[in-house]
Amino acid sequence: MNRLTDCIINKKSSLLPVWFMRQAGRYLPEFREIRQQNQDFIKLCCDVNLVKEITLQPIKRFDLDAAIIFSDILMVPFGLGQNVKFKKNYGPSLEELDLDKILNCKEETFIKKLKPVYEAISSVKKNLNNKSCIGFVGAPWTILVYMINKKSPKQDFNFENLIKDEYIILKLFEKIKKMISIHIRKQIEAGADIIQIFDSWAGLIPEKNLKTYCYEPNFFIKDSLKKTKVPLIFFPKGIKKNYLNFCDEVKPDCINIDPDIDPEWAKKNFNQIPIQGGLDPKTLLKDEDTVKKEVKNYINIFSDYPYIFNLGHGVLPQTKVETVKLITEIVQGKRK
Ligand code: 1CP
Repeated sequence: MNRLTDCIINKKSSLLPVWFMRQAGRYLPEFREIRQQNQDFIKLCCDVNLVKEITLQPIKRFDLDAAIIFSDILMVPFGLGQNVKFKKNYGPSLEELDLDKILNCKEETFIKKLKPVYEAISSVKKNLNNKSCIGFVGAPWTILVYMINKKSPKQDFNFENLIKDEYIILKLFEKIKKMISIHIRKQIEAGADIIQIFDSWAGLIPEKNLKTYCYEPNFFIKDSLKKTKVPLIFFPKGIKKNYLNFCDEVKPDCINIDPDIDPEWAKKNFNQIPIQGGLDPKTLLKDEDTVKKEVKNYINIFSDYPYIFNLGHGVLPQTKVETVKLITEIVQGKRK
């Protein structure tokens, strides 16, 4: 059993595994070089050899406990037949939603389109020895937001406006839930040891709607996979004190906290559910002493609790490679 799984399943507090969200990404010069030569992001995510190479880039530099497959949560809309482009200085741009086409998308068609993701996982696995291979998906709400909004909801987002057409929401949400579950199952079959479920936009849901759009769909995902032994790490970003309700309702194998969550509060209240992450990615842009102090703060708080070291969101592109190395070594006790 690899260290990450051991920490989650056996709730071990002595292991302190470490990996980083967006550990393969734009802060790495070797990633930027490949990205420069591959302008079409979705096409890049479907290139098995390049995905394998990018996934392993951070593993070659740092002694991390896991590789996360280089892919994107928007592969699910792509697999369902809604095309996705990534524009410079704009982010994702999805084509107009063709509801009939999406609802009629067959399981086989979806799996066939996403086959390179599964092949890349199998290929990465062969190069990992005892490290974990992490697969991932976006949670149903977060995928629903992108499919209807067609771009990042970072600006001008209106909840009521997004859910106004009840028929669309009902039908589309069901389809998305089912396909996300299939996408996870296929990643597990391909060899993923752990799955992370990113509900990156859960913070946009009004409190009274969290049950419908966050707790229930995340629970559906967990429940649909109860036969597998693969641990699921949930990340309902931005829901503040409702993290507690999330833990009660979903009962996740492991939960990723964001920088708004007080780690002491989480440890006290999450009832021994293994916790991952928390450190603000902006901390990594500060001086070495501050980085060390903040990292040690998380380590100390969780010294007697099952904890996976990670951040409260992805590594920022401006981050120095040396800082990621420094943190990894501090966590592993190789540096003071
Ligand atoms: O070079 C580039 O412009 C591409 C930037 C990039 C990268 C490196 C995108 C576009 N996706 C990725 C890879 C990616 N996406 C990974 C790789 C594995 C790793 O962690 O190393 C993962 C896990 C994701 C997941 C993802 N994609 C999320 C969930 C995590 C999060 O950031 O909250 C989300 C919301 C996306 C959508 C997405 N894809 C890319 C961008 C720029 C965005 C966010 C856009 C927005 O702000 O709405």
